[in-house]
Amino acid sequence: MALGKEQMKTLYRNLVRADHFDKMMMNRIMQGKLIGFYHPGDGAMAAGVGASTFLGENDILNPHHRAHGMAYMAGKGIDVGRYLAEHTGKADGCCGGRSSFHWSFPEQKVYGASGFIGWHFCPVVGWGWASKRKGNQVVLMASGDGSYGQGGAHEAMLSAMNWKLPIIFFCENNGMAIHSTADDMHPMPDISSLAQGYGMPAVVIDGQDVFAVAETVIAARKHALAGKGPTFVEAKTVRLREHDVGTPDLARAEPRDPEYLEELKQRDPLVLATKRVLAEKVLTQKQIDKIIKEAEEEVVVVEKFADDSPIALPSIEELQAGVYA
Ligand SMILES: Cc1ncc(C[n+]2csc(CCOP(=O)(O)OP(=O)(O)O)c2C)c(N)n1
Ligand SMILES: [Mg+2]
Repeated sequence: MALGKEQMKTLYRNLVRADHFDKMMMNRIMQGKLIGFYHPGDGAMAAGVGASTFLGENDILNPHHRAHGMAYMAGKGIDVGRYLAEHTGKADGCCGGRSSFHWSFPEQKVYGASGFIGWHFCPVVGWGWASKRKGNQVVLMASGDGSYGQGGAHEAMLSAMNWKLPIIFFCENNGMAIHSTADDMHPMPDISSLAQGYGMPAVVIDGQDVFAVAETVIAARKHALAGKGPTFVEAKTVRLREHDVGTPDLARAEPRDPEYLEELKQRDPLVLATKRVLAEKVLTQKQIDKIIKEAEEEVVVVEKFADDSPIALPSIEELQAGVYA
């Protein structure tokens, strides 16, 4: 199903916003204004924006950790001020400023990240069951190529397929997991071939093309809502920088080839999307300039909100309220 012009405009705007948020996070970690780490997402924001922009209000979203889920936040309409306050250790953060990048927005059914890669493969089956029973929602569970070596991934795919659960397994395959390459960790070039082993519909798409990602996820969502079960969507994307700021950028213990990284930069999602919206007369250059200006202004507002918020100083009782075991 081809996207309408309004949908393309929304996607373009969200991609610009996500790109600005990622740059804001990079600046802030360099200025010592973030607690914890930052896993940069530049050149790789289209997958999350495309996957999340047309999710329904009831849908459950589990974003990928790259750019700390920023691409998905921009798409899902999350309060980025509260998100940044969380990363800044402030009381107005979405989890009271205690989590850094292991945050969540439970009210919006956005279940964020944990320190364990692949942690979501067991909960996703429960989220899938809950969604099936309610009948009006799906689950979008995003993760990277690096998580599909986990045993739980296979239990989740098998259960989801057997029970026809409304889950979209959305894999951002950037070919890397810290210093390990996907080639070394997976015998097949496409991670989605694992899902085919369970008879699950599996699609490989260009993760640099925000429009292609959105079209595919819209179709997978429709499939899930019709009771037809899960879909595996593999978005091929890139990692332009080190895994997280400060970690050496190595592949198999060798520095990554700068020429190869230059090559990857040629397919920047924003450049591709800009060409297309201009060529198809979805937006004029003047409208694009306005979108960029609004994104710049939004960053100023978001940063001010986080900076003005008081430092999180939870009491012992408040801290214990979040401990389950
Ligand atoms: C169970 C577990 N093993 C290892 C790690 C260390 N670790 C953190 S991120 C990461 C790589 C993740 O790669 P991928 O899922 O492909 O996402 P990407 O960072 O490439 O976007 C690893 C191995 C971890 N956090 N949890
Ligand atoms: Mg990866």
